[in-house]
Amino acid sequence: PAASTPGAVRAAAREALERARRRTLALTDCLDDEELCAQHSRLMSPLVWDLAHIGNQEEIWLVRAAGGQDAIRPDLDPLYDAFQHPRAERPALPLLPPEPARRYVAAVRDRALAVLDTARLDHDEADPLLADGFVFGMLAQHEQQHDETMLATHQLRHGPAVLRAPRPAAAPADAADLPAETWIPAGPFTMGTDDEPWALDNERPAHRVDVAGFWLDTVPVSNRAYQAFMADGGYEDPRWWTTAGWAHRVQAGLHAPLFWRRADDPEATPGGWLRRRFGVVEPVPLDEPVLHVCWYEADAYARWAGRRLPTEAEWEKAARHDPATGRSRRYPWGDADPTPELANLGQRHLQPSPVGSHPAGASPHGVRQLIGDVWEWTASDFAPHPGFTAFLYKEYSEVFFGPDYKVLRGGAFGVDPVACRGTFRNWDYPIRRQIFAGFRTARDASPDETAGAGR
Ligand code: AVJ
Ligand code: FE
Repeated sequence: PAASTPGAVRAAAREALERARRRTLALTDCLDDEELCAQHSRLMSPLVWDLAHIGNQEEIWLVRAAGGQDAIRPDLDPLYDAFQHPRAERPALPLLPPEPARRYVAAVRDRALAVLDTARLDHDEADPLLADGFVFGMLAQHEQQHDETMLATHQLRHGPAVLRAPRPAAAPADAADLPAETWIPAGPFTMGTDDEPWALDNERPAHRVDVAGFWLDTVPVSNRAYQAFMADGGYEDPRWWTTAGWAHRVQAGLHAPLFWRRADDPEATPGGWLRRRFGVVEPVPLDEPVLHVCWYEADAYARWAGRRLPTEAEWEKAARHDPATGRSRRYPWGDADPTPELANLGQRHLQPSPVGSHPAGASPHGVRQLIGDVWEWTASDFAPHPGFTAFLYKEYSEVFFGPDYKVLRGGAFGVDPVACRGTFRNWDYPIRRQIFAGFRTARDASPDETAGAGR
């Protein structure tokens, strides 16, 4: 990608922006005005806020900053500034109603594409917004991230299903025979990137990190495995929880993943639990990665299993390090862009693929589903890579660094490929459950493995 011509960058930027917009409209055109303006959960904005916020950010960064053009609607800036209004307060703001919001985002898009048509997008263009088309890629990622947030709002909303998608394929024949864990040998690797043109500030710069050998789950933790934790009294035993996690588990009354409920006739339901998924209630599919658990639940499960969450560096090494060349690659399978065979991304499905799926997308050591399906909680706080500099603005990443946020990696079924790669970092509070998050676990080498015996 770094070697792309300006013409290829222009075409890729246009395609990424247009794909994001098709998704934004698909997520908003399927609901009536009342539903678009409603707050389906205090945790989320009304969908009509996300819609106009997408357009407002595009106006600020593509039309004004990159294009040097006059503002279209400067009066909207404070309304759609995420830092001025917490989500719970957004429905009370004098927001653009749905039809004016659609006209606004369309008008901004016309101007943004006109800027794109004439912008200098060379790799050595002096304006860092424009070099390699960065700011266009950044805004496509911004829109896709809000589309994922809107997808979470759809999952929270009550009422009949409005989104539909085919189910993912059944697990491949070898899924049941995979080793439970995979050994990732000790050694340094390159974490982060300098040469992925649309990588965001928090993915930069590339730097060497030494990682001790460790064992990593070959596949994400399944609903079947998570139910074993539940059935063993995992939610009732403070031994498995951190102090903060236990306090939250008690106060919030956690007893199962979000959107699960006990079946009326548990005997007749495989596993005994139902889940609501985009308006459809169905038995919890036991072979799917567990979804909608918070960091505290993931951490407690890992301790119950005699294991721990992987650190962010461990996760990225497993996903990117190529033992044959010593190089870090863009994805577990190599440098090629994702395809449906390699990973479940792009909202082609409304659920993760069964554990053990996507063998073609496995890492060199055989770890599966690192990219796509479910976001994976890591043990790590969201912190800057050494040498970090904020770009374009401090409010994208820098103001979130610190112990309040945990890092998630790998992307989920509702993440577009433009906003997903081996270096991409997501973060959220450890209590968050409405995001599309699951996890896998790790463990340290046993003493004889550390001594180099055998492996
Ligand atoms: C990276 C997903 C945590 O949604 O808060 C959207 C992305 N930043 N608008 C978020 C984002 C600004 C961000 N996350
Ligand atoms: Fe935003």
